[in-house]
Amino acid sequence: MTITHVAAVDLGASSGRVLLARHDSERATLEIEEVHRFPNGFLRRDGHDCWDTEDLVAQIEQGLDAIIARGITPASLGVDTWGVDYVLLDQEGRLLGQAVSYRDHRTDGVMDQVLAAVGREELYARTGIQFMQFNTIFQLAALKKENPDWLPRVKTLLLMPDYLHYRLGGGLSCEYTNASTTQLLSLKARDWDRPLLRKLGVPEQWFLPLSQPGRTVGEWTAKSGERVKVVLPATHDTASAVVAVPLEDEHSVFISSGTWSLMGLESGQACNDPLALAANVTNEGGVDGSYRVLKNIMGLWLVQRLRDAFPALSFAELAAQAEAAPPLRFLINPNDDRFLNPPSMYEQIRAFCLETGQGAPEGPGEAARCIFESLAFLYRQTLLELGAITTRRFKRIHIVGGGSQNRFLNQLCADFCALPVIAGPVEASALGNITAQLRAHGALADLAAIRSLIRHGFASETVLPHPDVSDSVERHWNRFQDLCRAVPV
Ligand code: ADP
Ligand code: LRH
Repeated sequence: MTITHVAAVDLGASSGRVLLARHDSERATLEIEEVHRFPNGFLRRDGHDCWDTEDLVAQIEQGLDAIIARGITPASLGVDTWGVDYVLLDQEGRLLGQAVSYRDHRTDGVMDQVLAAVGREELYARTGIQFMQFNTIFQLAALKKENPDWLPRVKTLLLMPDYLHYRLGGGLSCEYTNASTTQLLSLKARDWDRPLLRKLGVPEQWFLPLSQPGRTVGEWTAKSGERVKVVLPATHDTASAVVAVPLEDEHSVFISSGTWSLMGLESGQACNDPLALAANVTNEGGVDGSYRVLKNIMGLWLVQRLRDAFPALSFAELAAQAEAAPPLRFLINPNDDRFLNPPSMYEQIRAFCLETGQGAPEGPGEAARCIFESLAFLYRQTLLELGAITTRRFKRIHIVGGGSQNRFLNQLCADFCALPVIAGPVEASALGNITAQLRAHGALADLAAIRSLIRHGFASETVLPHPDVSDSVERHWNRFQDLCRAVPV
């Protein structure tokens, strides 16, 4: 019997979790257990929305120490987090400034200034990354404006998971899949685009050589003295999630559903032609030379923030109230920047509906229904765009992540896209993280072995489109598209 234990730390923008995995290579089974879960969010510091890095490190170590306290020393651990965010280290390896969140308003308006200097077409041709105002490239431009005096003091830029690995005792490293979200990599060379860095006036020496998943970058020491190797997973949570989607073939689309809905496909080829640019499709770096051709859709962030107005309601209760509300009365464009970080999500949704002549949703059920139906329409729109760009024909949609527990949204997605939805696994990012480590230990051979293990070992639920809703969906589809035309999605 060959048993391998590994620990995965998966940090999303809304929560973090530490999982313990037990792989039995003889029985070809993988069991996972959530050992510690903690909320994540930002704090206001020096006038910015920032991540609480000290708390994140403390929570991670609490989870890892709990594993050790059970008498299990995992063969390795690895951290994945949301993309684009970074910290700066000074010459002594100390944090310079804060880990400012990508939702902070410091990047408002900055993208246009950068594009005036670099050119939209050129930047897209070089990087293949979609334009989102919070990409690292724009965060760095905002930083240069606000803190020009820091520039000579910076030694290294570390992306969030690389920083957490460093704090856990790993050395300095920069993992490729997450680096691709910065919009500073050459799409073709899969390395830092140094001419671009020079053009932007960002010092090249801040950026470490890229590492692929599977590399050992150091060792973490538990309170009780046990040592655990730090092994890189695909450190971008979406990259890890996609590793764990049991994709069958090129007719499968995924939605990694959490704070964001990342909807796309896996491809050996990047799509950065003018059609892809017009649709603002991204080409993030995946494992084994693949690309994640996808779009960021505002996702369940909208519901997370709606809950601020209705804190007594759980996500499941909000979904139930939405289901009971009248259908297709209120629609928004979820990707409108006004929803990125408003003071009140409920009021922002109501304002959008009022301004577009729809009246305003009243109460949690109507507002949540508005969110879910609008998301499902955006899934449909994205599906059409992905089909046009790749000429693929899609037969099914896999939904993974915490949001795959929302059966109402799964059904809306199936109905509005007129395709079967396969929901699960819920902990896709953690599973991708775990299996990348197991692969590094030789316990799993390749991506096909990983997906086969997940397909057979983790439950999924298939949701079929209702045949009788298509007429009403078609009637409101034009209305949704009109709403989105004002702000491209
Ligand atoms: P992230 O990793 O981005 O923090 P998760 O993958 O943990 O996000 O997903 C969080 C989302 O999952 C929540 O915003 C919520 O909408 C959804 N969710 C979690 N639990 C449930 C549930 N029981 N029913 C419906 N939705 C849920
Ligand atoms: C999802 C995610 C997404 C990024 C966003 C910042 O957690 O990593 O892929 O674009 O966060």
